Amino acid sequence: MVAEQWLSDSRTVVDGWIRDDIAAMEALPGSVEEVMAYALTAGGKRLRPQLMLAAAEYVSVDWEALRPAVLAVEYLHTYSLIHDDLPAMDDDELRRGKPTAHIAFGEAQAILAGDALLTEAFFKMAALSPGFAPERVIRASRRLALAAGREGLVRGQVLDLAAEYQTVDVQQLERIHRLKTGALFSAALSLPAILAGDREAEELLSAFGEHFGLAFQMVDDMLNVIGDAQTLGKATGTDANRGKATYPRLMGLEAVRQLVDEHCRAALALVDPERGEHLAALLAFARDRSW
Ligand code: GRG
Repeated sequence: MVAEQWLSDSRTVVDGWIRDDIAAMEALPGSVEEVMAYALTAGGKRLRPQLMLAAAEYVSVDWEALRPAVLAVEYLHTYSLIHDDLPAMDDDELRRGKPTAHIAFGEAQAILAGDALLTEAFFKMAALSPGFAPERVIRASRRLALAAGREGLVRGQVLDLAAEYQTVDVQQLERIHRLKTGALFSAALSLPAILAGDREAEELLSAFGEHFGLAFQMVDDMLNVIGDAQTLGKATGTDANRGKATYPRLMGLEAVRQLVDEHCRAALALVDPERGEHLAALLAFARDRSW
């Protein structure tokens, strides 16, 4: 119950920060800000921001001081989803049950909104100074840039697109998801520790994020299979990621469930149970979620 309250409170805080930021943007009809606002408020779970707030508690950083970094990570995440949905990428018409940005506003507007969100993310990171020492802000910005760029999300997306309709083994799939999913979770979790100047916590939170990201992705793949099977009225089905390798396809659902548990155990073993109470709550949420 306490954990549930924390999950609800932290989400409310993040939603409020995003709402305030959108209000300051003047999202007029027809503007790129309108598209940014649409994507930012389309029902995201806010998991990365919540993990950052839990990590902030772990290293005793004030939530409010972390606000620009939290917004930066959620903006970057939102950009990646808008661009991932484009016809040239995954070509999806629905996200979170709503029309994707390019369906609702057109392709050019969606591309530009993604570009603006990515740029805004690093503008926000710069706003962490003077609250934190400039050298820590620079390290944190570099960490986020590495996770986002050619050695992170972008590389993951390149490999993911290249793997479509190809034979992929579990090792290759894990590499894709370490980059596409794990890199941003890991960076998000390490930012509070970098800003606190706590190298030990930075390492363990970063590793926690990698395990979290992989477990999260596996659950996502399983939910796709189960959702698809329900939609089709079958006990098992092909999953929604047509043309793509997924964990259930390569290993079967039971083996994936076991792997999720292993990653969760490995993540929990890294953190001090008292300080990491809310990290554990988020891990349990990600493992047991149904959406
Ligand atoms: C376009 C450079 C570029 C990268 C795109 C992140 C990504 C790479 C693609 C998104 C598609 C996808 C399935 C990524 C794997 C990570 C993942 C499951 C993202 C969805 O994260 P959630 O569930 O999103 O936290 P919400 O909707 O809750 O915000």
